[in-house]
Amino acid sequence: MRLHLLAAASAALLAATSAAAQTPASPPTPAEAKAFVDKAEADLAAFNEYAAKSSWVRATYITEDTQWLEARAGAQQNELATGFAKQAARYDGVAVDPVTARKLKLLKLYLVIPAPDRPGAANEVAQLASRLDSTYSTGKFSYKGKTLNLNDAEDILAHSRDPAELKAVWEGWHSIAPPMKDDYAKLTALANEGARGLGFKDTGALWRSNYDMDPDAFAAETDRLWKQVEPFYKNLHCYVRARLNAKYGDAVQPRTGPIRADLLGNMWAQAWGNIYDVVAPVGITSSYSLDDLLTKHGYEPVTMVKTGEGFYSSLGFAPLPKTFWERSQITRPRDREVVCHASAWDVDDKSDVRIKACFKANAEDFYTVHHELGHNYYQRAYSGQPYLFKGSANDGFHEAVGDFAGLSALTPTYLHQVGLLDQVPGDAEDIPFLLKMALDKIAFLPFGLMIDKWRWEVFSGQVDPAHYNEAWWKLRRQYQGLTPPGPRPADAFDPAAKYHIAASVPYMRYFLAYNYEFQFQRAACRQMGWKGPLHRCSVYDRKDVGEKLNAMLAMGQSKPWPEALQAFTGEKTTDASAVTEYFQPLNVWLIKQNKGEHCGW
Ligand code: X8Z
Ligand code: ZN
Repeated sequence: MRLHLLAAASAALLAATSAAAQTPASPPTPAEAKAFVDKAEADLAAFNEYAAKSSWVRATYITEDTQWLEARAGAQQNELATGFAKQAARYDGVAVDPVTARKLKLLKLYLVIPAPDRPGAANEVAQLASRLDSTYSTGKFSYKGKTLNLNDAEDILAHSRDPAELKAVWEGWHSIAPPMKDDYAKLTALANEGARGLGFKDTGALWRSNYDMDPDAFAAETDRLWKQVEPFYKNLHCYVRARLNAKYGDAVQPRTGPIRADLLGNMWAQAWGNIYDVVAPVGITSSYSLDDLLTKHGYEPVTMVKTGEGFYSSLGFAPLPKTFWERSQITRPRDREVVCHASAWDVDDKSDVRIKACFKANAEDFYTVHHELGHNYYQRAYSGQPYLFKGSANDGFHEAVGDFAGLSALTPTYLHQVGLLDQVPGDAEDIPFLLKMALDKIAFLPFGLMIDKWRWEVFSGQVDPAHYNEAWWKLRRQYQGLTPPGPRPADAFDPAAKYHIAASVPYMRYFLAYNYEFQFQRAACRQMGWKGPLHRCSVYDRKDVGEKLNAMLAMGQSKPWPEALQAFTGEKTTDASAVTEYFQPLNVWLIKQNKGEHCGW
């Protein structure tokens, strides 16, 4: 951690020294540094509301005009923030107080895609970014004479068990991506130029600098965490592959080698819970399906959001404001193009929290409701912090809060408490339950890791645009053990068929979150004095847990993340042992099922 700070500081100091040689001036004082930070903070805060409202309007009503408006606001915001980031370097080496020091550091890391500091560049960056997100979000293709959007395609991937149909729909959705390749390559080059202007090696290095440690040490941390869970993933992969082979036969899914990516129930094969019916344990039945319970009880998307709010209220969080219900987009509007990918917003950085999604009443979205609301409750908890500290301890924390709530909200005990499930099943159903959870949580881990491994390679120049797709599948195969359903066309740009690539949202946050959420679960359940298995523990109605969670959330990003983690869990490092502990009985069971299989790929 220190190494990085010193390196950045000395590079900036050299720049300051040579500038001083031209115009002799006394070094800035700590008071000047503080005054600068106060002004930067006030200006950025004021601008953010304008930029957020422009983005909200574009995301909930995609037209040429709203893209124009968003790009204009985005460009101004990028210019403003780049200017402050550059000026912040003037205060390197000044003996400022710790709060000012942290804010100076955060100013340099403020932008995800920094624009180069030259006329027109910020405009170009903002236009490319807005267009890429819009192209993805309005993506459509034809299948059997019908025009399908992503929601339609996802439904087919989740429910169809016809391999020819799965392949066609998978390929259809991926056909929306090639037109994004030029824009993506241009945006990458501009972002790198901007990042270098701020003293980073490339944009990947800027992204990896957000974790209160040296960027290379952070990369090593992600590998360390993966090594902790990789054997378990391989066991799950092996079991699922055998069951797919049994269902579809050797011609569709061979018994050895990688798994065909379109057979796993999800467009990106990032969560496999939708094919539970295909891989369900033989001879142990699960007495309920959450999809069916939601239908049976007449749940609508808004009912699910109300239920989600109820969960957080039970922990002691204040109910959502009236404006949340008036301004959120909970379902896909019928008559206009929108960004359906779910997100949570705090439009005024005070109380105007909202979600934007295209929810349907199903188990997957029931979970996502809890995920999104976690963001909103985090935003509210840190709303008392100064603007630059209004953020999560690191971006993985923001993703982990709602996921932690989701772990409880999916327990049969909780589903019974809210009246969805009549009878709580006994231990006999632990394996089906854990398998369902692992299909989503364990299957996700290598995906969560490889997305930014790919982007880090792209940003560093190790992979050029001619090799984007090849590098993508190399990582998909290496980490996830997947293969596309057929040869890919020469112009394929499969990475951009995933929202976060098209929209430039960093992804390592989810890999981290899928570790943190289990650390949160383990700590909270211990705090409650829970003696049973971790996966049966629900924190519903536990105000004591809520209070402790809130204390961490309220810190925002005022302190290095290990301090926030410690406040809630007592631990200071990211640790995947909570993941393996939660799933331990399933791992033992998988090893038994896999006897005689040639696992790996
Ligand atoms: O993007 C999301 C959330 C919004 S932050 C819905 N997630 C990742 C994804 O969908 O790829 C949650 C899980 C991973
Ligand atoms: Zn999220």
